Amino acid sequence: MTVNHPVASRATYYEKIARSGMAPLWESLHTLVPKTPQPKALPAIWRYSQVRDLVMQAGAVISAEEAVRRVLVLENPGLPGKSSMTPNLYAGLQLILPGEIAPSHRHTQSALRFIVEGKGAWTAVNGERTTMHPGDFIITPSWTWHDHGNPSIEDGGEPVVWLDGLDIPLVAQMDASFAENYPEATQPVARPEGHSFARFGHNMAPVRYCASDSTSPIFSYPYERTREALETLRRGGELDEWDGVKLRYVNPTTGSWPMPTIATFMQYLPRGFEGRTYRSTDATVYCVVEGTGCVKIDKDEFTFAPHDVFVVPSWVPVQLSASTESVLFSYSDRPVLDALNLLREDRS
Ligand code: GTQ
Repeated sequence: MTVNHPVASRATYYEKIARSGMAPLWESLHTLVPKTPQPKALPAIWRYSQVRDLVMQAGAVISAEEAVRRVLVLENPGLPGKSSMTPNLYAGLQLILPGEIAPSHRHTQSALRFIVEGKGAWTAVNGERTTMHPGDFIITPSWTWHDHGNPSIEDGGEPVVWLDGLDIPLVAQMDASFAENYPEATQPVARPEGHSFARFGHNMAPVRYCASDSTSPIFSYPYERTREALETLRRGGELDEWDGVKLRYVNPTTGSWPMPTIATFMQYLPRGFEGRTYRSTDATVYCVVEGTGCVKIDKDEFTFAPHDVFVVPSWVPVQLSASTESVLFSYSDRPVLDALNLLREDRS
């Protein structure tokens, strides 16, 4: 039997089912299950030359102690009000001035710090402090106490700015956020600096160590070492047509990503490099360490310079070119996509 439903009765029917907390799937199926990703996040760049003064001015507006974390959140223009850079990841620029402390706390969100400018500040994780230098990649694992500090001017302290990358939106989506403050401003120092790097940073591990943690036991990956690796590989002359020389950071005890939710990378592009177009379903945040160049993200084209931060949403074609020898740090939600069998790459 065929029944014809006039449009008016459809609308009436929709209103009726809405009152019972229901909706017609057939009206939204194509948007709920699109043929390809339809990211709301937009390609965007934060040029350090334009935001640096504003970051520094935050130092006069509020102390690190009062702010707890003195951070300017980089919000994707396509995700307004969400404090998100991508659907899963957050980005912010944190400033710590000489003599300041950002008090100790812990949360279920995983965090990375990528040092942008200044040196000598420290972050403490699990009773160990590590000193920051530009280009260092530092991890704060989920649910570990962490505080940040900076020596006084007399002790050589200088303003330090780093890029914070956290899985805040992902954890919020999962309704899995827990956080608490440490009773003191700083946690006690229990081990000398370099302890975890000595145990795990030399292709060795304590003899009876069993990897049981999804976060790397190395919490600082110094730029000096990363840069040296890229330089050696560059001299070897083998370049990927898409990536130049690109390495991923690893948890040395598992070979997997350094954090369960965030992948991190560092890549080298020689002067004059013009990369081929690439896309993938992990959304990536880049931070320029060295050099100048241009990134084409779909229809947008951005020139980049040191310390700039730009974002490439899921499945949007991206192409990197370098006018001078360039080094780019990046982080993405690849481990999540990977674990859920949702990672797709297109290097055609
Ligand atoms: O340093 O612990 O940018 O908890 C956002 C939330 C930094 C931090 C952020 C945080 C932190």
